Amino acid sequence: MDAAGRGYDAARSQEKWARFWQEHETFAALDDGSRERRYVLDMFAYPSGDLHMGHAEAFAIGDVVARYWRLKGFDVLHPVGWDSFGLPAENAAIRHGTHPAEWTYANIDTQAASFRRYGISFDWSHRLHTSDEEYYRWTQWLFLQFFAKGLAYRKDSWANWCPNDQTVLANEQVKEGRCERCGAIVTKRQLNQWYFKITDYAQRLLDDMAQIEGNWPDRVLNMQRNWIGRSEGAYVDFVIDGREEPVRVFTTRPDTLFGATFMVVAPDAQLADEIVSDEQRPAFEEYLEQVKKQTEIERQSTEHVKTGVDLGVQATNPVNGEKIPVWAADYVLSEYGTGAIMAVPAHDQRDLDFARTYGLPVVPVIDTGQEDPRESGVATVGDGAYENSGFLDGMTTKAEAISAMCRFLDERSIGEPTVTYRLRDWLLSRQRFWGCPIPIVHCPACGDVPVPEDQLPVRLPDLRGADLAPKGTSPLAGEEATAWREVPCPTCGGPAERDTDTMDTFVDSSWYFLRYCSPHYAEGPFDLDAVRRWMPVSQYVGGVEHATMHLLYSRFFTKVLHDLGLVDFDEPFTRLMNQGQVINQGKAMSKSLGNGVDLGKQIDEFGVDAVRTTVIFAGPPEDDIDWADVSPGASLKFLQRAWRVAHDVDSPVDADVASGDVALRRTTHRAIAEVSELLESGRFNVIVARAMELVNATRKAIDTGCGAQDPAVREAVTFTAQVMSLFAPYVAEDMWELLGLEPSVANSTWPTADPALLVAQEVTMVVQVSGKVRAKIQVDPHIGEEEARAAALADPNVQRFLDGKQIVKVIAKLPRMISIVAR
Ligand code: ANZ
Ligand code: ZN
Repeated sequence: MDAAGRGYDAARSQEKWARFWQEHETFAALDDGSRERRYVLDMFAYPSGDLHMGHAEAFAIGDVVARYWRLKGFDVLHPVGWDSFGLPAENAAIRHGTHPAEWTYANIDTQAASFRRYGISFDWSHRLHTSDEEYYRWTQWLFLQFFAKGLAYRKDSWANWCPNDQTVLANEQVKEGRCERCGAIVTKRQLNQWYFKITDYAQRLLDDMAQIEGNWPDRVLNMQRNWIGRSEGAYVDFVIDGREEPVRVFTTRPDTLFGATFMVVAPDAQLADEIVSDEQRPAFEEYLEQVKKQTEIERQSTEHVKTGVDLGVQATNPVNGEKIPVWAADYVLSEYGTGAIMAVPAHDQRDLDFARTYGLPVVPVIDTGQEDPRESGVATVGDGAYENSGFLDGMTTKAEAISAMCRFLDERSIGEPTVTYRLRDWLLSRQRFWGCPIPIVHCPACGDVPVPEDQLPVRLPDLRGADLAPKGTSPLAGEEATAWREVPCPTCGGPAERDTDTMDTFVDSSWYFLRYCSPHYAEGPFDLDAVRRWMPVSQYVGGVEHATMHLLYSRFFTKVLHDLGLVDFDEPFTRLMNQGQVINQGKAMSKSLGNGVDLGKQIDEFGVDAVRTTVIFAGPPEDDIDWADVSPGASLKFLQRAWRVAHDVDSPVDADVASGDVALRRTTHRAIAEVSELLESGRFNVIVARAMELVNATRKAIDTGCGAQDPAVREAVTFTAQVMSLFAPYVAEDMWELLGLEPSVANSTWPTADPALLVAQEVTMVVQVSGKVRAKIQVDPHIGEEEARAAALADPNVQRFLDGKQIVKVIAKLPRMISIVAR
């Protein structure tokens, strides 16, 4: 019981210490050079409603790291902010009839209060919001740097279109053919859009993975590798009848060129329209309409029945001079390679399926020993003896044949080895209101003119009361925004118009980690000195769902900034940890399933510390947590036990620890060594188990061992409070105070284990056989009877004297003696 006669009171503790931390700015980075710096970053919060269980997990994990490093003596930057532009805010504002800004900033207030209550050790002085003018001014400035370098450009193309949100989507935002946000089936539209030239950085994004390999989850690196999709192969030029310029195809198998029996062009590629014969044009156009209705996913699916139409023209196979037909078919995509392929049905399954449907010839050129594909319907892909292949005949490996063919193509200038990537340029313009305006003015005389730096930011007009509902064009292109839109051209002064698109929010979140270092800096996007002090981020914590978007975009941005001379490193995040998800009863929480768990209610019922302890204890950080399998009630009981142990400590603050009970001290120091190691290797769930064990050992020492006055008890509880401060920060402060120590425990120093207390202690155990000493064995002082007996029986000398005899009785006086009576 405390002075007021109460036991542990979670609500009172939360109120008290949250206020204390705020008043004392306990978690503010010092940034004075007195300590080595570490930067702990949690993925950006999006302000849609209050914090939920997913936040509870992710931020609790990041906080273990931040708090541990602080105790280890590092100067820690652990900032907080909001990714506050974006579609969900806008859609919600439309539903609730408010302005996106009002809705957004109200949610930020709610979340900020919840973060404070949840006790995350943020440095609030570095807070930022991407929708603030002081932030998006620099997003625009960065866009203009990209623009000046040719890395931001406009083009007409088929773009993913969400008919529900009435806006374009990046490839990454299309999941299984549907809009990632609203689930609507995504269609294609020919539009003029802004792109970032991320494809220029495809190889760098792959190569620089060497810098982070081992410190990022392999899964994320593999997802990025697949997304970038590097493919080595060759271009081959085919001459088409009646067309001067040859058509290039991309192939990964130039060695199969002699088996190319037809060509296929993507129906939606410009080329198809250019080469189709007059007779075939009506059929082609009808077919094209049909293809446009399919999603890219459907087109690429292996189950999809491939369709196509003969374009009525012939091409010449450049290696054997044979005439082959040219078709348009849906399985060839306009956006990959060159949008045209040579079809080798004997050795490519897609081509074989198509050839069989349309009765096109199949010519095997490699004998792999498998069944003939014309009989089996299965394309053969392995190595084998080349046949029907001119100068390749007799070769037996792909590698050899590919390089021979590449040499042949090169010599005749009808092709060349090349590398292609699946990665597409990043489509960044959105036809929506609540985003960062693109700082370009379109002038009929001068073209696309950047807004001069001293006129930034291009402010988002208020448009209060205007209809923001999706209409296919940006609200900024509507009548309400005319006054905002019509401006004189910055170059010639003539009448011109602002660009009316806004930027994808992934642009905002591709550089926020840099801005955090100096969130209010007014001379540039960030203070380079501050960035030098803190970046790159030491530990980033966030969900694996960001593997191919946010994390790839942020790496791209960092590389561009590096090349612009704005930063001097090229990977932004040294270490990455993915947390799992919080699910319930085996399923993701959802309204329709009614299995949602409300964070606020959990906190009201069990307290912040119990929720955080439960989250950390549930399993390794990267695993999912099923809320049906965990027990915040049991966590609360543990916190109460820990609190009572601290309450019972009955030695003065300056008690001489060295004189304390050795057994308990050993337990404490073993825990110090072990917990430190577990923290370094990210096994946070086990540190909770160790804290529980230490509390139990201390309780036992108080009740039946050395007693509450022994200084070893104080030592044990002091370390327990420090460990617990990583996942149960409120009760840890209470315990610290109960120990009579100056708050905050966050300002204390992580102990180092005393090596003398770590060496396993041993004593000599005498083994007697029928009353005579036959062996002396070194054993642990806490050895049990089973182990002692086993050790004795394992001794060769003891075995000799027992040979052929029957053990009648064993008498143990442990750890000093064990006596075996045998006949
Ligand atoms: C002839 C060939 C023969 C092919 C063979 C494969 C096996 P990856 O590995 O994914 O890069 N291809 C090229 N461009 C295409 C496009 N726009 N749409 C659909 N398919 C396309 O795939 C490269 C291979 O996919 C290329 O190599 C080409 O088919 C096809 F035994 O060329 B191959
Ligand atoms: Zn002009």
